[in-house]
Amino acid sequence: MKKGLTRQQYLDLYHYMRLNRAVEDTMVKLFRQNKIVGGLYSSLGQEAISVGSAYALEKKDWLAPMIRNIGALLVKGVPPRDIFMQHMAKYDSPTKGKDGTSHFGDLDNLHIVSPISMLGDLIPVMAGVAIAGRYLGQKIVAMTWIGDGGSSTGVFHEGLNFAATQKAPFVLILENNLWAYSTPVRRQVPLENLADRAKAYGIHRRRQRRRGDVQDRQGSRRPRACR
Ligand SMILES: Cc1ncc(C[n+]2csc(CCOP(=O)(O)OP(=O)(O)O)c2C)c(N)n1
Ligand SMILES: [Mg+2]
Repeated sequence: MKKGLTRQQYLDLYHYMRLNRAVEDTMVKLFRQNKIVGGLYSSLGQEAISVGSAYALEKKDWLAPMIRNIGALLVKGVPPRDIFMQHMAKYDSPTKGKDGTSHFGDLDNLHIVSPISMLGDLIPVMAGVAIAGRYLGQKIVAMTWIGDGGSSTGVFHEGLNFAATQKAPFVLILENNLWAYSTPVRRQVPLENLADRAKAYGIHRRRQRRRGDVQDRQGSRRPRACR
């Protein structure tokens, strides 16, 4: 892979981040109009993480979005209409109204595994997808995301240990937005740098944090009613 991005790639990234922001802003409006079924997990302010990481994938690669990864869905090619319909649990949604939120996928075309609510469970699932791809000689990678809070679940550690032991072509993005609901990260993880969790499993890790990117719930643009 070439180092650095072309002008077109920068433009693409900007396009998806703007699209992500526009979809999120609309979703907030729908939520306030009581049209969203269930909760809304907004990723306002975290768009670059979803968009940038998903953009690094190839078409054949697989991803499973977590609660704040609408940007990754957009990059993979999910139309905003599907995202709105799904959150409103409409008959015409990807799950035909049988589920809401981001609980939908596309195994046949876009290679998206549907997320479920249990935080961390996608880690062993996507490690399995990565290993299956290798077994089938497909040269794919599988990617998913987890929050700072989700990184304290048991399955996070089981999954990561499994992926590392198997040397799975699997990428995990840990989004530390400093809060898990109302619990600040400093009260649930005894680490300054959450990327150090990977060290315990001998996994190559990379820390990406710019001071002030996400301050706290007050500082972020996330509306109070949304989670
Ligand atoms: C195993 C599990 N425990 C609790 C929940 C309820 N829950 C949903 S989102 C959330 C907060 C997660 O915080 P974090 O992982 O930091 O992600 P963020 O919301 O900050 O993006 C919790 C506790 C869940 N879905 N799964
Ligand atoms: Mg968090």
